Amino acid sequence: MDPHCTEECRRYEQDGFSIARVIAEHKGRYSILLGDNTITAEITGKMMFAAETRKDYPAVGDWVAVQLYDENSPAIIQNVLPRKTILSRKTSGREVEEQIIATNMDIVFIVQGLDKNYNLRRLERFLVVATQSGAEPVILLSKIDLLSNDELNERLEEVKTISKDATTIAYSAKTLVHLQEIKNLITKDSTICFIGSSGAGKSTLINRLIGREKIHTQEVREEDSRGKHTTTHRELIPLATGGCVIDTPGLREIGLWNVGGSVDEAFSDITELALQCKFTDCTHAHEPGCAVQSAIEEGMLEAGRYESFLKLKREADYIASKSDITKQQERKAREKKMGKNIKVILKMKNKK
Ligand SMILES: Nc1nc2c(ncn2[C@@H]2O[C@H](COP(=O)(O)OP(=O)(O)OP(=O)(O)O)[C@@H](O)[C@H]2O)c(=O)[nH]1
Ligand SMILES: [Mg+2]
Ligand SMILES: [Zn+2]
Repeated sequence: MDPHCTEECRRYEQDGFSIARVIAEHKGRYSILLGDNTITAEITGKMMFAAETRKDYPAVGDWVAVQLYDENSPAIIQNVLPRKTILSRKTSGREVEEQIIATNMDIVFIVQGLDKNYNLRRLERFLVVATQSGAEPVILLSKIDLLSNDELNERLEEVKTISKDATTIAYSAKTLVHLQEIKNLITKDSTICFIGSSGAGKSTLINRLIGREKIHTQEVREEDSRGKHTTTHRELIPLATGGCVIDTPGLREIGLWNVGGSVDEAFSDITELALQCKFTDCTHAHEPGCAVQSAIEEGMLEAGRYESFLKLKREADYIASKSDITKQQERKAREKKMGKNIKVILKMKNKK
């Protein structure tokens, strides 16, 4: 049981509910884990009616209070318990909407292949998203068996320039080198979510942790190391050694969702430099005495990293402004709906 929710859990249990964990979702139906049993569950009509956004629905990793019925009926999810951490992204496509990837994880493993999948700029982006979740980000570089020692050291040096405080482990799921270090991070009660692009090796690593080929994996395309989007749904899997892992489908690019200060946090090298600029409102574009520009000129800061920082900042600002507008629109729609309901009630009263 997650210690985070004990008090609230106890209250629910006193009222006759059971506490379970959401391990998968299939078109509005949920698989939940209760002790060692996996059961099917649905949400109450009330919960569905009250839900305003996707965030109000149960997500993989959630602890939920459920009402159990007989064996042939689905359990009914009464409520989602408060989430300790939330890993979110903007849904792909035009609409500005949040999609929860997973909740209540302690660590986010960002998996990236050291084949042609390797991309420092994408790693920076994943790092921002993982930082925002509230869980600890860890960078896992897979497929070191494909590299020479020199190549590996070069990559590790590069990753060091962007990893900040995040632990980085380079490993091979083929030769099993450095796998133990990864296992050591998964403590008994912890939940770990795996993210990364398709073909990075997320499911392969989870199979190694489980000790058998439970999840289907597939070769990557040779010319660009792209995966074939083998994993198609999120799933929480408890490990026999304790702890849980959450496998997710590969994402080519992960859209930022209301990341607040996480861009600045993930790019603290740049925000710290900016403090030394001559002008406090320096845009780091053309001003004299700009510490950011001189760091780039002196080779202390990579221009690509600075561009990446600007791009992510712009994206974060855009999402923040758009989601404010969306919230306003939702509030208006809600007020309209409530207004209608009140009118109906008044009509009914007048008829009496
Ligand atoms: N050489 C080598 N191949 C690896 C390693 N890890 C994974 N692979 C291979 O990479 C390919 C893709 O691995 P998957 O585990 O399916 O990748 P995934 O990240 O789960 O991909 P999606 O499910 O599509 O998101 C498979 O052919 C694996 O055998 C590794 O450490 N070394
Ligand atoms: Mg997979
Ligand atoms: Zn400046």
